Amino acid sequence: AVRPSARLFAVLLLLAAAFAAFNPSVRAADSDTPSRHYQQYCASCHGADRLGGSGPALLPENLARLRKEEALAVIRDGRAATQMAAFGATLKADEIAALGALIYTPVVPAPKWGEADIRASRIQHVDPATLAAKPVFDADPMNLFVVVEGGDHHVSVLDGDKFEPIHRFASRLALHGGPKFTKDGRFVFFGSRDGWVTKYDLWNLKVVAEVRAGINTRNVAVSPDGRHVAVANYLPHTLVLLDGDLNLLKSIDVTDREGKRSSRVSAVYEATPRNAFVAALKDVPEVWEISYDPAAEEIPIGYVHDYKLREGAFVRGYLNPRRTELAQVLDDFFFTQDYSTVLGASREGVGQVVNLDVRRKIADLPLDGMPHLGSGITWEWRGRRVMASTNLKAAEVTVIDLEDWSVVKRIPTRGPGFFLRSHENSRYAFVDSMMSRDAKNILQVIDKQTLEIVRELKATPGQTLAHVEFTRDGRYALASLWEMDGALIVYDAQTLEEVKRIPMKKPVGKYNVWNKTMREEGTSH
Ligand code: DHE
Repeated sequence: AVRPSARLFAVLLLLAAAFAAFNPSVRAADSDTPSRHYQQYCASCHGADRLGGSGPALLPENLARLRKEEALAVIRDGRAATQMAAFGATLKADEIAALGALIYTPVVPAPKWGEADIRASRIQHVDPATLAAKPVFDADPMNLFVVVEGGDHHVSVLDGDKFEPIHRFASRLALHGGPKFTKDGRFVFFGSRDGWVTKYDLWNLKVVAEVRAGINTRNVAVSPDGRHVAVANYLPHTLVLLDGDLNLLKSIDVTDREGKRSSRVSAVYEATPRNAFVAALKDVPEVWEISYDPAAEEIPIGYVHDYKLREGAFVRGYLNPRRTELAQVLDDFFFTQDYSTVLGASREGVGQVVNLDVRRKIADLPLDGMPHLGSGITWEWRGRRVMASTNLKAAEVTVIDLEDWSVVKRIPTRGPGFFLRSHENSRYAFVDSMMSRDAKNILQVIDKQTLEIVRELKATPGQTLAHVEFTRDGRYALASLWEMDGALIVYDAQTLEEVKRIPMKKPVGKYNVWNKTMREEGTSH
């Protein structure tokens, strides 16, 4: 005898088959095996629309940093220390290859992430009224380090005097760019490559709120009072402005003046003396300045971003971009300490100096390769202020005179490097060669006065040693042993001897509250 539940199941199966037979859309999906596999195995974590969920977004833009072979290996073998399962036993090699091809294929039409999506994504994790108004720990709150551990997507909070972690929490996937602090050092904002912005209370050691501001994001910037947050997006082409509680204020569609060409946003930074955010566009040669001062002066119509505004002579200055049009795109850039001037470079190495007051290029920069101006630092050298940066393609640190924009010296290094770091109390600057093939494990120490390499600090060959940040007093320099079973290595910044190792999971960047909030000239801003 057949049990009633089995009978019901058989009827449902027949109905489903009949529905599929008469419904062309279902038939089409059935013949599309990769899409079916995607929905069956991937969608629950990566989203039915590939925009991400508990797993990252699987769109070509978001996967740009992952080689296809690596992606196939991840589908086959899974990813250690994450929830990514292995499908090697479930899917055949050609099915995995087809799935790989699918996720590197653009979604057409391009996915949208509009104001309603941003608003709907916001999560309030704790009621701000329940948060204590002073630190819940004994360590110096201005000498904490926030350490981004990329290995298992966590953030550690480190006591910068004792070099001991005081807290560790799960972050969004693939945080990128420096976290940004409020001036009092209480709140820090993180941006993830998938567009999530997280507001964290360092005094209470709690995530306060989160919002998804884009699908593929570059970085975030925060006003010192924490009331305004800006988010630079590649996908969609938007610059998103939030209030300090991560409520949406405005999402600006980024285009040229005529509204004909839209653009990704390379990066956005906060310029305190100007009460403004400054953003550079990747596909249109323009720099935008967006005041977050509600009393900002009005903007003459010629500068405003909105080409539809033909009538009237001025628009409100607050939260409306003011353009500086250039001949060349700026991809990566650096500000002088007073934020009047931007030193920028395109990915092709074309360098230019742009003055934000006169709103035009004022000089060329004699750079080649792929300068990484975002990691630039400044110091005084023979009575002049110089700026130095690494180069992602050339094995050198380039030192530039900030008065006449000439190259003072090209310091040869072991290989192309990513990060350069110092402190005003230290005579040394530390540079990595992490873009090289065989010198990733070597940090080189530059004497800021002689402009010579004076020491090399080495990890085991094959490992990566990079990204230094000093303690608030400049006495110690902390470097990342950028491995899954990695560590922060603490060096005495005078003797250059190792004093401690703190185990961490692939520590990417570390950020000292004092150095960041004081805009220490030896570190990134
Ligand atoms: Fe970054 C900062 C751009 C690849 C780790 N990176 C930045 C900033 C920019 C930038 C514009 C400054 C934003 C800020 O701090 O608010 N990065 C780019 C690229 O264009 C590039 C070359 C290609 C890309 O895929 O985006 C790139 N970056 C990388 C990496 O591959 C790194 C090494 C590893 C990773 O996790 O992505 C990496 N970038 C970082 C880090 C910072 C950063 C750790 C913050 C540095 C700091 O000390 O402030």
